[in-house]
Formats: sequence, structure tokens, C-alpha cells
Amino acid sequence: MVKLILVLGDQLSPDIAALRRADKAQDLVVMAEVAAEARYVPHHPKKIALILAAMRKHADRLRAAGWQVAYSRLDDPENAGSIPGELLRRASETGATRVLATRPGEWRLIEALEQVPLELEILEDDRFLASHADFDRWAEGRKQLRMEYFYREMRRRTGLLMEGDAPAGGKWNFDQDNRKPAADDLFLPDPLRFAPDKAVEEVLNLVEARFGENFGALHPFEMATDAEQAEAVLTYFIDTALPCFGDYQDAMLKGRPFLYHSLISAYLNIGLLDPLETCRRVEAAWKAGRAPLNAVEGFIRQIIGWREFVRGIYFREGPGYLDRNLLGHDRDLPALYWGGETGMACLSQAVAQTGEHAYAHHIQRLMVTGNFGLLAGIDPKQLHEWYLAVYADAFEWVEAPNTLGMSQFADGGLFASKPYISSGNYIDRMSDYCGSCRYSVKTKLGDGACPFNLLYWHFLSRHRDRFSANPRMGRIYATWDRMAEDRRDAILTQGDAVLDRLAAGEPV
Ligand code: FAD
Ligand code: DLZ
Ligand code: SF4
Repeated sequence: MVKLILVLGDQLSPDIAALRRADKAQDLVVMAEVAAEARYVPHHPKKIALILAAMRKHADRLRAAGWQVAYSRLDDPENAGSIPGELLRRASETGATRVLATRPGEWRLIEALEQVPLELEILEDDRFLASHADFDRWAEGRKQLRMEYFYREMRRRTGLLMEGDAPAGGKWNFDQDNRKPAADDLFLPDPLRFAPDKAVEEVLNLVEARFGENFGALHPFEMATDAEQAEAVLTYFIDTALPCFGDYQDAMLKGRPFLYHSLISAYLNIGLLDPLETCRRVEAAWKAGRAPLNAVEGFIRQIIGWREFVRGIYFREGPGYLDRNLLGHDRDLPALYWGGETGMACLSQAVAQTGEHAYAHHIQRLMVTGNFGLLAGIDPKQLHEWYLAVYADAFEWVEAPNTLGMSQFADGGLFASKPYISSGNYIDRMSDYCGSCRYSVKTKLGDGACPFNLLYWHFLSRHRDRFSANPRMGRIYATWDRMAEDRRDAILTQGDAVLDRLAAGEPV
């Protein structure tokens, strides 16, 4: 009897688990472009275009490899509009009663699939190095979940950068050598661009018509949309940017959104690149003397460490994770996140680049938009929905722990020992943003004071009960306590005024 083999838009790996268990001669692969997936948050048009174009090309590949594929286009008049609806439609067309799926990356869709009145088997998504059981075994009984220790396990398990039982170069982590601020006369590689072919053009027209009003620019669309192109992006990164990746990982430069980053997260997350293979290629570049160890270790840590670790957290914590709000933050997301006016050059740069490219690098997400959201007390769920919508690489399994856990401390520090907050100083040190800002980063109080400077102390003061006993924050509170009382009062009053302006919808 025919089985339906569900392949979702972020499951475009040729040997995804459900396909490995299917029978080419008899089973039917179901792929569906559906309104429900395009609309559950207002995705950036580039993200929708990437997924639909890559889905169409993947379906062609599967057919060429001998699979029967029932592919529904978004504008197909019979389209049921949701993944469960499309499964039911294909079941009634074929008489199939069984569905084989690979576990989706969002609880929302797992729960929806479980409601479908068909016999459903969900297989583990084994494109990841650590299964849910592996992660739970590692996490069980630990007082604190720290990525660094999980990462060492992954190094041992994969053998990446290992010399016998010891880490290559004698250290697990070379971050001490990383994180230099960028100089603006650096040579920076331009990203690799792909002109849209006919299939991509067709998708762009559809996305323009249906989602042209969403935040973000659809054109120019120059992303990779198949595995060969994604592979070319990785090769280009290794050849041109990897050697400097570690040094400038945290740097930010006006008008240079990509610096030495790899730009592969969206391709990894939808299945156009394989994470372990990617790491092996990067390791090979080090072995061939083409990139230094600090860069290569830093890069591999992001993939076998952070990427696997946050996925473990998402599935371990369950669907309720999205509602965590331990700091009780409840302010609405200000319009500036959607491109509204702001005089803050750092936020304006990060949001504008996000609109243009559906991309911002880690430090822009963490220390600019994330840091501001946290200091200003924005509702973490609204921030979560924003991050999920605006980045091409955003799927809940990776986005939610990064936003709610790492960036917003909404889970109470499940895996971060203290909140990622900073005043304007950090942004000034790591970027060239402050020079062209309406505010002065050196001004802590009074006219033109950088809002990060005011809100930094505002945050610490309003959460004193929670954080003053944190051993990593004691010195900060000691500095606050040494300030004259009238200065402290003035900082809090001016911080309140910034928050009031945000709440009133006035530009900050
Ligand atoms: P590089 O800087 O070149 O890093 C290499 C790879 O490492 C990335 O492609 C990515 O696969 C992996 N990686 C790096 N950091 C992380 C991390 N913290 N968690 C998981 N993987 C990581 N990443 C996503 O893939 N999707 C998201 O939705 C997402 N949301 C985020 C939200 C917030 C608030 C923050 C602070 C970070 C988020 N990240 C997310 C992590 C990180 O910012 C992106 O993976 C990275 O910026 C992607 O750009 P890149 O491919 O050039 O990465
Ligand atoms: C994000 C997305 C979008 C925009 N559209 C589709 C789609 O039309 N069909 C599909 O199968 N998947 C799409 N996706 C990806 C899914 O939302 C993703 O598989 C789930 O969020 C689970 O990670
Ligand atoms: Fe951002 Fe403050 Fe610097 Fe302006 S002065 S760019 S607001 S950190």
C-alpha cells in the first residue's frame, strides 16, 4: 500500500530520514507550498522565496532520481493551505492511510501533524549529530547546561580537531585570540551572488504578488537555491573569509553586513548543506595550512557546539519554552524593529541590513537588536516572533533558544550564566557605528546620552534582586553603588523618559 512521504521546506537533504525508509517504486513524496507556513509569522520575502525556490528545485531532483513527487504550488487552486490539509488531500487522491515524516523543527507543526487522522510515523531528524536522547543523556543530572562541555563531547564524538584524545593545539577553545574590532580599511570579500534563473524568477513573481507587503526587500534576490550553489558559497567562504573568521567574528562595520562570516546558516538549516561535511571541509583547510586554528576552531564550535546545543535545549524544554518570560518584560516591540525611524545608528544599521538581506550576523542580533530589547524590557515573545520572521535562517529550533535563552534571559539563565547586556561602550569598541550617531556614546547622562548607557543601568537597577548576587555581576553593582545618589536618580529618570518615548511610539 502506498505511503505518503512528507518532505518539508527545511528538509531538502537528499537522504533525509523519511526518504531513506521509503520505497521509491511505490511511495509518494508529498511536498507542498502552503499559506499556513508562509503566514504564521510575517516572514521576510527573501526567506519565503528561498524556501519555495529550493523546494521546487529539490522536487525536480527527487523526480530525476526516480521518486514520484506530488508537489503543490502555492497558487494551485486545489491547495488546501496547510501541511495537514495537503496530506489529507493526497491521502484521499491515492487511498493512502500511512504517512512517514521526518521530525519537523517546530513544535507547532509537530503538534499539527499529530492531529492528522492518518497513521503517522515521525522519524528522528538525523542530520544533526546529537539525537534528542543523546542530548538528554548529556544534560541529565547537570546543575548547569554549558555549551562548552557539550561541545567537547561533540569534538570527541566526531574526531574533529582532535589529536588522539587531546584537542588540536592543546586547547579546546581559542576565543582568546578572536574578537578583534574591525578596522575600516580591511579587505572584505564580496559575497557570492547568483542571478535568478527562470525557476527562481517564477517564485519571485509569486512572492512579490503574495508577500510583497511584508517587511524586507525581495530584490535583488541573489541567494543560492540548490545544493551546488550552496556548496559554492561554502567553498568561497573557505577560500576568501575563513582565515579571518575568528579575528573579526564580533566586529561590526557600517555598510558591511557580511564581514568574514560564512553566510551558510540558511543553507544548513534547510538541508542544502550538511553540517558535518561542512566542518570536515573547514578542518581540511586548516590541515592544508590554508586557515589558522583559531578561525577553524571558532567556526566548528559554532556548528557542532552552538547549533547542536540550542537544538537540544529547544526539544528538551518542550513547547512551553516559547512562553518563558522570567524577567516579566512586557513592553511592545517598537516600530524601529520594522524599519521605523530611529536616531540610534547601531539599531538603524542592523535593522536596515536585516530588511535588505534577511541577514544580520551574530553580534548584531545579540548585542544590538537583542541587547536593546532586553535593556528596554520588550516582551520576549514579540522579539522571538520578530527574529523568526525576519531572518532567512530562522526556524524555531534554532531561533527560539537563541532569542529567549541566550539573548533575552527569558528562561532565567538555563544556559547563560548572566544576561548578555552592555552599555554603548561595547558597541563602540566593536564597531564604527557611534561616529555617525545622533547620540554620543561617551555621554552617560544628559543631552545626547546614548540610550544604551541609560538603559543599561536602568535594567540593572530594576532587576537588582535577581542579579546582584550573581558572582559575575557583583562588580557592576559595586560601580552603580559608588555613583552619587542624584546621578543614579537622574540616569533612571532619563532611562524612564527613553522608555516612555518608545511606548508612545515616538522615535528614539
Ligand atoms: P557564521 O558566523 O559564519 O557561523 C557559522 C555557522 O555557525 C552558522 O551558519 C550557524 O549555522 C552556526 N551558528 C553560529 N552561531 C550559532 C548559534 N548561536 N546558534 C546556532 N547556530 C549557530 N541562527 C540560525 O541559524 N537561525 C536563527 O534563527 C538564529 N536566530 C538567532 C537569534 C538571536 C537573537 C541570536 C543572538 C542568534 C541567532 N542565530 C540564529 C545564531 C547566529 O546569529 C546565526 O547562526 C549566524 O548569524 C548566521 O550567519 P552565518 O551563517 O554567516 O554564521
Ligand atoms: C518557512 C516555510 C515557508 C515559508 N513555507 C513553507 C512551505 O510552503 N512548505 C513547507 O513545507 N515548508 C515551508 N516552510 C518551512 C516550514 O515552516 C518548516 O518546515 C517548519 O517550520 C518546521 O521547521
Ligand atoms: Fe548605538 Fe549608542 Fe553608539 Fe548610537 S552612540 S550607535 S545608540 S551605541
